[in-house]
Amino acid sequence: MKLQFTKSKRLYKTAQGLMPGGVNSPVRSFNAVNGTPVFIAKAKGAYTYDEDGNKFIDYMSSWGPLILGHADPDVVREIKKAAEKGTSYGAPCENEVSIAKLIVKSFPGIDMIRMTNSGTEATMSSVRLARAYTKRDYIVKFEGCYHGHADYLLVQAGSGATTFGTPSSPGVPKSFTDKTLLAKYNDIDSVERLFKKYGDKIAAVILEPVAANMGVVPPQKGFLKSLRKITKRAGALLIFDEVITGFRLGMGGAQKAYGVVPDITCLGKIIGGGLPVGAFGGGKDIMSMVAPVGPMYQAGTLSGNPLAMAAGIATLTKLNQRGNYKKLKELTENLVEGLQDIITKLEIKASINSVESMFTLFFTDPAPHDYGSALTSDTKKYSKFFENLLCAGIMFPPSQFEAVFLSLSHTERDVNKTLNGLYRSLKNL
Ligand code: KE4
Repeated sequence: MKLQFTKSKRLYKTAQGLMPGGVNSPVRSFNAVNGTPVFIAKAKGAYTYDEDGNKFIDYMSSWGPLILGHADPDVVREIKKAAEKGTSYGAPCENEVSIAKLIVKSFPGIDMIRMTNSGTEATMSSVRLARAYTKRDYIVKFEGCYHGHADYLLVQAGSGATTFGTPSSPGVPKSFTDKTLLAKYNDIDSVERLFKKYGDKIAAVILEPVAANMGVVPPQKGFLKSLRKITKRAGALLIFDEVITGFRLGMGGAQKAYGVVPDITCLGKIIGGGLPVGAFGGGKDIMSMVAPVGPMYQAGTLSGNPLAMAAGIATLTKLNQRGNYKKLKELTENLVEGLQDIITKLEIKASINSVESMFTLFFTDPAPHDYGSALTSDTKKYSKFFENLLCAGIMFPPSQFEAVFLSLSHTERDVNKTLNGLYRSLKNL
């Protein structure tokens, strides 16, 4: 059944004359799936409704934050209450203390936290902090891991891992990425080689403890533990970018799930309940480097904004109710198992990586274990699949290299409808 996107198309045409690509963030442009972006008019629970009145079962979840579902009544109530008391004070408020308590209580690696306005600010500040604390300049990141768009992190090796990152965006001078070393995810030898050559110059290793920006790629057994050992031995810091995994994999994120405690943790998305937020935190000794206590400068006009904090507190409080993570995991397992049956039955060259309530269907087989293997996915097939699914009223992420997210608003009925849509979409590839 062909859906109508007349109003979205018209809005998109106007938007393209006003914003680059008609969007405020590239992935929303649907360029990766050769489509026209759908303009959303409203969202409620597991559903989004576009400007043409089409309804979708939403698995984008705004790229991760909406783990309760859209317009959760408790979250909306707390945002309204906060807004009636003013939107920003430029002074500390109790909401910042409350969310800091919740985060510190949940994460083994966080004794102190600094709020920011985005995940990019969080990771950018965490690298500056690691460099300030260790007085070293080099950092190690992994091919295929995305940490936001700070210059020295916007580095993606071309084909094959090179030890020096090549800027993946014009406007980033070579000198800005000369100290960014690249390793391969799940390849501990590629990290060892860098430490052998640069050991005492490396300030930190930063990674997504479960990669989700090359599609979902979990850490292989022992990988995180080895990174912890290598960095400790070399006097370098270990930074977990838990912007996606924080509160997604459980109340203590990946560091609790995998039992590996980093020196610095970056958070975002879920802790803002859909409002602009980020955060970085660590032990008291490291965090005492941060201004105004320490010399490392970091700031933000709207950091710790009372509305974003209210949304975050409401989200984390509700999320922490007994049985919620078990429910999310079981619902996801039902969807993933059903999808696996479909790709087996239809003999489609595809595979799934799934962790807790997020997964990716890759059009490649076997399931990717790093960026190189993720890149073998057939992105043309993904585009066709995405479009078929959209016309079936189901919204997956408009890119092969992103994650599908479930929320507490999704029901078994939604999952069954989704499996029917998946079967038809894959059959008609
Ligand atoms: P933001 O600056 O977009 O709030 O966060 C950057 C970031 C940092 N770390 C990780 C692990 C992230 O996934 C992100 C942002 N994620 C992307 C999609 N996977 C956001 C979507 C977008 O760019 O519009």
